[in-house]
Amino acid sequence: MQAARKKDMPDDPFAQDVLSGLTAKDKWISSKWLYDQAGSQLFEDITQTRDYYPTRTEAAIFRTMMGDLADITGTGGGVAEYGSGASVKTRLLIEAVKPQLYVPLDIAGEFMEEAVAELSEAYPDLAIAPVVADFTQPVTLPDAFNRLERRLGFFPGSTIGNFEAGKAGEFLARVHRTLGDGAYFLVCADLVKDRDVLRRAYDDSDGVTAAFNLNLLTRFNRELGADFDEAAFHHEAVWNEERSRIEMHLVSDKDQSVHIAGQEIDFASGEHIHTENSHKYTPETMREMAEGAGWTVDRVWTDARDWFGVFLLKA
Ligand code: SAH
Ligand code: AVI
Repeated sequence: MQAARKKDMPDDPFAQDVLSGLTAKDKWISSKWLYDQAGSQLFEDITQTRDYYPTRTEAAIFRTMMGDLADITGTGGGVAEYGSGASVKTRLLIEAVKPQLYVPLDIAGEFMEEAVAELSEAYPDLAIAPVVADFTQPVTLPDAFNRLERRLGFFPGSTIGNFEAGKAGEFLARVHRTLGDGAYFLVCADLVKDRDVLRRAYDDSDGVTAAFNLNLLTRFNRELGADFDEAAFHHEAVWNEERSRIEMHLVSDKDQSVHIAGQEIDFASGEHIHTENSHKYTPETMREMAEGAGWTVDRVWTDARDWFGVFLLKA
């Protein structure tokens, strides 16, 4: 049975991932597939909503600490940013650390290209070498970056929270090997807080997060020839106390069957597709994970409410 399914699997990693997730007992999809062109833009729209506090809290911390960061790391080296997206907050880092080379890395190539065009216009002397890659896998950074004496990795947005359980530590260990001895890694993480604040941030009153989540079905229809009725599913955000994470789900509003990449998938009314985890850390759980991955924690900056943490790791 298992062998037959494997044989029927298409070659495209996106189709493979989606089919294996939707045929699992508990249906799930990796959150990395949320970021097609529309999804990347919807994420930017989320950051502008009143309820989604992480981006503006993080930016406020950046405004207080980027000078200190430059004093520690020095200027004129290379910056490699994981999951760079629109590279908006990156400007605060670029202006302080004044890199000679910036390497944005993202799975959403077209969206990153637009961000790179805007950055090139704003910083005409900055060399930019974008890398389209999936950072859940090993990635290779350009030689020009690896040759620089000062190498700084940057992982903003609390995207570290989106790794599956246990995978965030593995990622930190991989980045340690990729950036190499003497490098720094600035990792930003959303912190545990009041559950109503968290739930509102992931189910904003403008419905932008719901649109971001439901866009996954639109992407399946467009790219995998699926026939999802987006109006027959709804968005749900749940706080999982035991695992310290907000989960996003798409919930089927009725019994229904959907066709995707040559397979029929049945949904019972109320059945969930688990589409994202957003783990919330404490300074202690982040430190423990970073040290377990071979890093030393050099500095930690937070905001006055301790809602968000910026961790400077040293290899
Ligand atoms: N850094 C920006 C964007 C965060 S949104 C900010 O702080 O606002 C998360 C970003 O990570 C998106 O741009 C998305 O395309 C990218 N991303 C998500 N999963 C990824 C993966 N597995 N590999 C590479 N990029 C990924
Ligand atoms: C990119 N990432 C850190 C966001 C988060 O908060 O987990 C993605 C997101 N999901 C829903 N809203 C925002």
